[in-house]
Amino acid sequence: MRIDSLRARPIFDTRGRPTIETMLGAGPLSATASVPSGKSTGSHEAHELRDADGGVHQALANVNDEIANAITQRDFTSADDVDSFLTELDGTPDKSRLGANAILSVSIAVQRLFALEAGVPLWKAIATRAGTTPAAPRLYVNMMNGGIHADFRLPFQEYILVVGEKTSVALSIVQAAFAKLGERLGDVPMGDEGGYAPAFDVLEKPFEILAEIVKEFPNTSIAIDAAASELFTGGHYTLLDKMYTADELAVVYESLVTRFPLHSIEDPFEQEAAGDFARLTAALGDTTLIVGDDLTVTNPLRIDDAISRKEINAVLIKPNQIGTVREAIAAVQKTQATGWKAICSHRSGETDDTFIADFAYGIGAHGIKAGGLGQKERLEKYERLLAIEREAETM
Ligand code: 2PG
Ligand code: MG
Repeated sequence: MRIDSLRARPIFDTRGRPTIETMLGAGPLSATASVPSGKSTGSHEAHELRDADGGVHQALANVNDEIANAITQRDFTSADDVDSFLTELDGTPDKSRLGANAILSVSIAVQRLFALEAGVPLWKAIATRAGTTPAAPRLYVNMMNGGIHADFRLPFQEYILVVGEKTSVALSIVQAAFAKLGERLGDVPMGDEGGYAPAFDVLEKPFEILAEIVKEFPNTSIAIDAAASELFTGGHYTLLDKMYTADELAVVYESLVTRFPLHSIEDPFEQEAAGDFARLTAALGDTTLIVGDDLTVTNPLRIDDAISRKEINAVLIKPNQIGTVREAIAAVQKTQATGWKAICSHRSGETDDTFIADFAYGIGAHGIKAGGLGQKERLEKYERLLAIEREAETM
């Protein structure tokens, strides 16, 4: 394939911060992609290039000048070929020269171009590329926001309803459950990811409320993203003004798992506490998913480490943590090959790009975390999954 045009422009994410949208052309084909941005970012993520004032001028210039010049000079045989070329062109281990945001915007648009060239839906092209079996992921829907996504009105960052049904059925359950929760909570603000942001001073309260909802709907359970790196300062964790050591926090999780239908716990400890992850996985891993996000940052090398030390049993997959689709697929392959679950995820600052819906379906992810129903950018991922369900039925 010869990519003959490439143009990036600034757009805004859900927080009103600038991010990148890139349009590519190859003969009669064209494709667009935009990239999201996190807030509770892991310190080992690939580097999102921002100007001193938070803008993306340099990242845009890198796409429009250096990447455009280099890429339009040659033919590529596959999307992997382009991604390897981009990684080499950048030349740093964390994509800090050109920017992981700049590179990923091109990488996703390239994946779309190759799907168009093959005449197959995006999820199918991803499945072929990854060697995976496509399947509908469980929906991990954000019901309540806390942590850094909601001014710490609740200690944990995300309180999630997990629905294990086909997408069309799951979405009607989610819609009813979300409305019910809204009635129950009354007039509360919304958090960054389109879920409610109530404030409670009892740690168990959000779990009690979600457990009531779970009782009413089939095939539902609860998940949390503790995002514990954000709770960790001065050598201890602070939740609702109370300090916990890692061992004390593990006791909290063990009691929550005993009392509530808690299906998965993401980032239960801060990102350097691999030993604490491993101990919790040994204690709870038979019944509960212990998910690495800041711990593993979609990085195949960090996932190798986690595998060798049995730190977790599930991995959150966010393409923008690593910067190319090729490496995100490698992260999935390592995760699945070891028998662990892959859960695909949006970022807290999202755009209307629905790539992760196709990605989650294409790799047959265990779940997809795409936010609450209170923001259009989140709903678009679920709507894309619905469209995929219809598409797959006719194939
Ligand atoms: C997370 C994400 C997405 P952020 O921690 O899993 O929910 O948040 O994008 O702010 O890192
Ligand atoms: Mg997380």
